Amino acid sequence: MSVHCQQSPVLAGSITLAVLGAMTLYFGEPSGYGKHAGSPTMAAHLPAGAAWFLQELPSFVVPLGMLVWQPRALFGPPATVLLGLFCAHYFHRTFVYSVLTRGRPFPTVVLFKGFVFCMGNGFLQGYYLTYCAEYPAEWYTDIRFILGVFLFILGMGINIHSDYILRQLRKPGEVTYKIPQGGLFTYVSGANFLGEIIEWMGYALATWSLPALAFAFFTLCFLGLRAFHHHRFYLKIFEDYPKFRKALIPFVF
Ligand code: NDX
Repeated sequence: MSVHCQQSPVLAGSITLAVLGAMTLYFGEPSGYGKHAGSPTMAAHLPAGAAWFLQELPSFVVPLGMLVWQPRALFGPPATVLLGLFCAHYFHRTFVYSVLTRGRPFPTVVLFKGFVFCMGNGFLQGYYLTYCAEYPAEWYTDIRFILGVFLFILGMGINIHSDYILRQLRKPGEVTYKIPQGGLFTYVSGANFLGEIIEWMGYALATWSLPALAFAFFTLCFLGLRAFHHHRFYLKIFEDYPKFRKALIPFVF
């Protein structure tokens, strides 16, 4: 059975993502997990690894299912390669990050919301690239594709390296907070978030699509605010926190 592109769900999904990003900034509240979770006794929690696995799984499975269900020529059309990059990110987040994490138990309410979010976003990005996107054969040599993929890989590298630095701050079973040192943490409190933001901006450039732009905007709002809250947390907790360090953008903010 062939499915034809419907523009209205693509538009509605992209607008919803952008509105959620704007709402996140407008309300300005930290999302209630990790440093900003309430007391663990107040609500149901799952171990961090299980929670991240369950929450992120739809972002991997849904677009992958679309690729398999309606395969384009593998490594042929740029849309397949671009959706492959999306799946690669979420393969890592679902099957690698979740196994390695040393995070605190995760509230099930936040997990449920995250699961719904990942399902919706996975569907939106997958649907657009599988059924709607049309790229010319020369897209691989277009500056938007080349620069976008470069930023995507750079951002993913920064994100993975920074999450590694955070993980090394704890022994297995520990849940205390320490001052992160090294890598981009020398300059910003949210180094892992900066990497992820660069990654999705690169993806938006490489795909040149509204859904990817909306997701990059959401990520900027959500993780930008989270970086700000983390920075404030560090300044409050650690008297010796490096004064030179900014929240998200080196030397600026
Ligand atoms: N998950 C993206 N909003 C989110 C789940 C929650 O992947 O309804 C967005 C994602 C979702 C959210 C998701 C979307 C919006 C939702 C929200 C719930 C409510 C909200 C749905 C889907 C909502 C409205 C109303 C607008 C609709 O103990 P711990 O956990 O703090 O330990 C941490 C540790 N660590 C330290 N250890 C020692 N010393 C220190 N100083 C430490 N500092 C941190 O390191 C963790 O184990 C680990 C990383 O912690 P942290 O806080 O730096 O990162 P975290 O936020 O946990 O993200 C982990 C990775 C990271 O690479 C980040 O870039 C990526 O996931 N991420 C996270 C969130 C969203 C996202 C990417 C994206 O938008 N692209």
